[in-house]
Amino acid sequence: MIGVKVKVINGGVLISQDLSCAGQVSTSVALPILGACGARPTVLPTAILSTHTGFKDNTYLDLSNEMSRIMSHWQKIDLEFKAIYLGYLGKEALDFWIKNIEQIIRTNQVVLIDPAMADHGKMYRGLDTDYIKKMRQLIFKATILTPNITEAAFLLNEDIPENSLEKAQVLAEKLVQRFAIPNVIITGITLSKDKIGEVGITKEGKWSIIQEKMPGDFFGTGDMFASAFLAAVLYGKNLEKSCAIAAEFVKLAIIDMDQKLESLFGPNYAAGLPWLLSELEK
Ligand code: PXL
Repeated sequence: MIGVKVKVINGGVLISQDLSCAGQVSTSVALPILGACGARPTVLPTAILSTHTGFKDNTYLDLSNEMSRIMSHWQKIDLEFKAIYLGYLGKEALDFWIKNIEQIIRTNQVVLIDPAMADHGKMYRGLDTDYIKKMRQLIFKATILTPNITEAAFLLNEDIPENSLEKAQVLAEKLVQRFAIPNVIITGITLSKDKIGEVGITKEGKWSIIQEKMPGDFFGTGDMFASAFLAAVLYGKNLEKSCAIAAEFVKLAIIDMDQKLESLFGPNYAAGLPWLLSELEK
């Protein structure tokens, strides 16, 4: 990228999520975004799907057995990471991570868990209440948790509140307390037809961000947000600033997408990358 200097972030980041072959979610967006930002990603794919579950009749190949073999090899070569980023996992891989996360985490590591499992009041197809229960066990290990409002309410076993910054703050506070997570950010809160926001309870304090909302709802925006957010955190931006950068990045990706494509295919993250890289260097 001419004119933009990209530093390499020492230590690298482990991305562990599904690989949905078509549809621009999870690994398909986390890897290019974090890679472009110099985060030296290593991937541990949890499952291969023909598409994300927003399409009908997707195939699904669980990779949790292979994940164990891959991790055993990594242990032999002393591979370590500055950050771990877990997103959509799938049922078996959620069990894998509950069993193995302790082995891989180190002090001072960023453990970003985006508990991708639900949106708009509903679980993603194929996931059930058992998945929520197990996710509650995993999130104890997060240093940063980035649920949307549906996921936050499901994790707390509460009814989904109306979309407001105040209600989201209450959920964030409860997540911090119940699960002893130092930083909780509730993402993608649609406040009106043209406003969207985030709230955070983080080491910087309590804060909220409101931004212009582009029309439409798109698969993959949560994953693009979390990936850009993590890149900014690894660049040393504080969590509130990282959140503002990620929100703007997703907006640019939506503005530039071919509106003729269905929402199922996700925004054009490539369009936001030059801006993201220059913003990280500021
Ligand atoms: O984070 C979105 C996502 C990721 N992976 C799979 C999904 C979805 C959303 O539906 O189905 C497999």
